[in-house]
This record gives sequence, C-alpha cells and structure tokens, in this order.
Amino acid sequence: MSRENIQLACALALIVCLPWNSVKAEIATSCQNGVENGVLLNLTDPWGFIWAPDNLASYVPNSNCLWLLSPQVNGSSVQSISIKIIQMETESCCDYFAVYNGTTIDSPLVVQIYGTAMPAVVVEGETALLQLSSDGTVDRDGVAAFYWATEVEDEIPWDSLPCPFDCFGRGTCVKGTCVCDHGYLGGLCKNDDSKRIFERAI
Ligand SMILES: [Ca+2]
Repeated sequence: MSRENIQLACALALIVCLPWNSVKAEIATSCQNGVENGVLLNLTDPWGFIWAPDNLASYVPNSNCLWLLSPQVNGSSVQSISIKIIQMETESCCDYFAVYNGTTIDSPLVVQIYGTAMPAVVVEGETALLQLSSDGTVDRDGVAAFYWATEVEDEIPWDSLPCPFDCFGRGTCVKGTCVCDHGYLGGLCKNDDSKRIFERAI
C-alpha cells in the first residue's frame, strides 16, 4: 500500500490510525533540564548557570520557564544575587526574560528584558525568580545567564568555569564566557556570523 493510500485509509478510520497520524503532535517543553512550563527549577548552589531552550533550537511557543534562585552559602541564605546574561534573544514585542525579587512572578519586578538586551542585574534579596515567557508565534534563541551570590564573588573559580553546551563546539570557553571561533557569534556561539550566512547564500 502506498503512503497516499495509507493516509487515505487513516482518514477514513481516524480512530484506529490516530497514533500513526499524531507521532509528532506532542510538543515538548524547552525549559532547562526538561522542566515543564510553569514548574520551578530550584537552584541553591552559590553560583551556576541557567538557560532555555534546553536544546540546539529555539524556545517553543507559549514557553513559561521558571527558575527559583535561592543560593546558599555555608547553609545560610544570602543578601544579594548577581546575574550576568551571556546569551539573550527573544522576539522584541511579545516574549521576554524577567527577574523578580522574591519567589513568584507576583513579587516585585526587577527587570523585564526583550530582544537582545543584556543588562547587568542585581537582586537585593535572598531569592530571585527568573522567567522566560513567550507567546504563540515567532520564537528566538532564548536566554542563558550566570548567577552568583554577590558576597562570594571573590570565591568563584572564574578560570575553570565551564560554558553551557560547551559553546556548541564553536568556540573556546574563557571564565564561563564563550569566545567564538571565526564564523560564529552569540553568547554561546550558536549562530553563524554575517559572513558565513552570506557565503551560504551564494
Ligand atoms: Ca513569540
């Protein structure tokens, strides 16, 4: 039976063939470590990385990735959390990366970032709620950032910090920051530079 005949048969017997037709119907989350939309990824290390999407593509429509940073130092909470954004790209109008001072998105908003802005962020509190939110259309590369308890900044082993996704194999990791090989750009070296895009077009 040809593919066309199989599809016709499935159309006539939709219930029987539903699994065949819906193999790719399931939409996976794109949040870090496969965490589902709306579910907190709790991070308590004194410093660490966050990122979304959790793959080589873009974030998915209607993302609601949430991270709760509550770094602990010697078993105690901290007074301030610093966040360095190393990769940022959302749709300019409708998707954003937000930082709240507290434990929920109802906590005081510290900053809401769109597009490719990468401001330094400091949360004057013991917890920070981070959110990557997207609407139903137009998806971009997403966000990656390094956070740390501000009071232990001098203790961070900057020289040996790894980089998320190991710079996609397209760059060198230097103190947790990717230095991209020729032809690539972006905070994680995920993207082709303009010269490579031009070369592919001709
Ligand atoms: Ca969007």
